[in-house]
Amino acid sequence: MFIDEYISGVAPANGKILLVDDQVVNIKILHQLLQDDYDIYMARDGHQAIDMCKKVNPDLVLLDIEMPILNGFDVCAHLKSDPATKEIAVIFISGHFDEDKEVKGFNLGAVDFIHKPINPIITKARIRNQLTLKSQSDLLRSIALLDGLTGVANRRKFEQTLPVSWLQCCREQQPLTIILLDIDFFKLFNDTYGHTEGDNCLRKVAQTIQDTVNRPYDLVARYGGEEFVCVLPNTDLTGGTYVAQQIVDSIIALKITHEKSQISDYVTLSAGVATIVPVRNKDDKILIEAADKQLYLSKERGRNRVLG
Ligand code: GH3
Ligand code: MG
Ligand code: MG
Ligand code: MG
Ligand code: MG
Repeated sequence: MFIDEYISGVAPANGKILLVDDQVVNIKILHQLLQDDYDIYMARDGHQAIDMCKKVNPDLVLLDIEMPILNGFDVCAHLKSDPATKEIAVIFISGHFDEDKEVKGFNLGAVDFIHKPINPIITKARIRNQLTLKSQSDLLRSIALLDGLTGVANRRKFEQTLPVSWLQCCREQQPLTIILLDIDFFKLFNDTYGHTEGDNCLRKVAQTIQDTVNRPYDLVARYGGEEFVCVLPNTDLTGGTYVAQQIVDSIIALKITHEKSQISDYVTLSAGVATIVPVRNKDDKILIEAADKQLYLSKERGRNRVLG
């Protein structure tokens, strides 16, 4: 997917709002006010609110403060401490005119504070502004993690994802596989056809890798110049080697002419695969190093191949 498509893909038409209040009447008022413009979700207590946030990933939460068991401050603190929910915008809605409480809300990461009884027109305007800001920051965040040339994830995204996948596989005691891929004789390709053709080739290769790797938790990223990496959670060495071989086969099948390649008439890839059932206190670098070693061997043994 290229960046322009990506941008149009993430720009939300409206937005998802979660209403949290222990009083049904308060939820009803907000629902009435917002239902025509937004997708509305509702929760009656703090635990339900946190569950809903994880499940529906709303853009904005309108959060009551006084609630039994888990109050609004606790909910906000919880959302902000979890990487999966910390980008959700929080607006407190409260009957309090207490300065300290309002400051506490902002310190916990809320973006606004609205007092009950609400003024419908002003409330609507403030919500619309916050949703605009949220969609702009979502967009910037997603662009910051994409490679500008190829449209796949960039190195930064890879470095964010690997530790998360590591921990997840660690918890589930599942194998984690990575594939390192490197275009063969790419310097000669650039020397023969020029950098612009080189860039076009990189785009096609990246798109082909992305098309081949398609489970929801898999990641394809540009690792360096003409090198790509795939992160495949819950995948053993047999599965990872199979995916790598599919990638290598589909690249040569593109038939991108490479007359100076010493092994083929077309552009080819070499791959190194490594698998581990992660342990908590080990560094994920060992997995990259192991895959790199296999990549080196597949270059040495003739390129256009997979070693794992
Ligand atoms: P090997 O088969 O051993 O991998 O040979 P190679 O020529 O591919 O390896 P090497 O690492 O020597 O060369 C990589 C080349 O990739 C060098 C550089 O010109 C090219 N390259 C790196 N990034 C880009 C890019 O963004 N665009 C283009 N066009 N070329 C790039
Ligand atoms: Mg309340
Ligand atoms: Mg290289
Ligand atoms: Mg090289
Ligand atoms: Mg290369």
